[in-house]
Amino acid sequence: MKLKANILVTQPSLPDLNDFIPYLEKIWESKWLTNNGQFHQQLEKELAEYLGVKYISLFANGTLALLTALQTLKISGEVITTPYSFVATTNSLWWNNLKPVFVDIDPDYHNLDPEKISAAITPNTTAIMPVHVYGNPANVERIQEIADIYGLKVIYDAAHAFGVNYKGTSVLNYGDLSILSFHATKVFNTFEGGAIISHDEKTKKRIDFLKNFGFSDEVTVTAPGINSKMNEIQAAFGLLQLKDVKNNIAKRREVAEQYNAGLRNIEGIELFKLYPGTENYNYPYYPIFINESIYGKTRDELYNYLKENGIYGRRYFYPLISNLPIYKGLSSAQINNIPIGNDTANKVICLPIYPDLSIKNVNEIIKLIL
Ligand code: T4K
Repeated sequence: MKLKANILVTQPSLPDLNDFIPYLEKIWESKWLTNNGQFHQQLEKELAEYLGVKYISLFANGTLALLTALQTLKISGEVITTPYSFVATTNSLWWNNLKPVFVDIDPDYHNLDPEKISAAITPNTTAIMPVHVYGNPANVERIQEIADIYGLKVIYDAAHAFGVNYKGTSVLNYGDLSILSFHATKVFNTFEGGAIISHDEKTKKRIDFLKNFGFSDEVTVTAPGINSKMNEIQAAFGLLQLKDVKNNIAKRREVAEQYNAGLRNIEGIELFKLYPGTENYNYPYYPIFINESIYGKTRDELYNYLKENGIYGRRYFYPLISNLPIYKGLSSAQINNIPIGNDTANKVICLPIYPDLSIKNVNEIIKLIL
């Protein structure tokens, strides 16, 4: 059975084009295209309210938000991070001339294992950069305890964690800073986009200087900043997207629940588990983990079989960042230092999930996997 149309791992949700025209008209009228325009200011305000955070600074994309977050806190030396992520996490360290130190993940929730952090700390360690992978909160309490003991900063790569809460508050309220991605493939998108969440006005100001070349006023440059500003078209689109985001997450949830029901009892397929204490989960990905000796097919056999049938899942996050030629020479990248990360990366397939994916299609995907 080949499905009629190819189904990709994701598809952005777009509002009605007619609803976007009035925003564009306003931009054309004002001739204000970027640099903290009216829509930019409004989106910062509305997002802070929606997410339940104090300060948010918008960015052109999530990677520039990561780079700038590291500059904001003047991180130096070595940074402890997870290899089980999108490559932008580690690349942001490299671009800041920082040495990534990989620590393994936990087998149940796929995030940095806090119990393995202390052993990786050296006198050069200044920060920890965990990821809330697939929107699942990292062990924020334990990570903060360790950071406090050793005097380290914590910057969360929360690219997947839009709107996710942990024990009654936004997961973005943990750590010193968190970054978000609003890329086309994300739960909330502004075509490309991102943000840094900060907790005090002073830090928000520094972030805003840094993303605008370091300017604090017309003639004062306070730091060697960069240009990572979000423009007015992106911000206007974000305002429109925000109106639909709850509805879109509810539709993602229906897709995930359908997969859960259909795949629950298949031997050799492990389903994604939410970290205890997670609230308002956002269903950004639908990872499954294949145990080939029990399932009877390897992960790649299933991945290719789905592809032959028009289902384009993705192996997020394979290859593991620490196995990429650019990073594999680091001592922390050695496979025996990261057994769980390697095992997870070799087992994972993310199945298609997006708001407009029909339940009929989900059922057809399930049938192919059975
Ligand atoms: N940290 C983490 C943990 C991240 O996951 C990411 C990004 C970042 C940081 C960096 O944030 P940004 O700088 O990107 O804001 C995609 C995304 O490009 C990337 O944003 C995302 N993570 C990563 C997990 O996935 P690719 O290389 O898989 O993208 P691509 O072009 O293959 O697209 C995936 C699927 O999405 C395609 O099969 C089709 C669909 N698609 C894609 C685009 C761009 C569409 O339907 N429409 C589109 O416009 O990286």
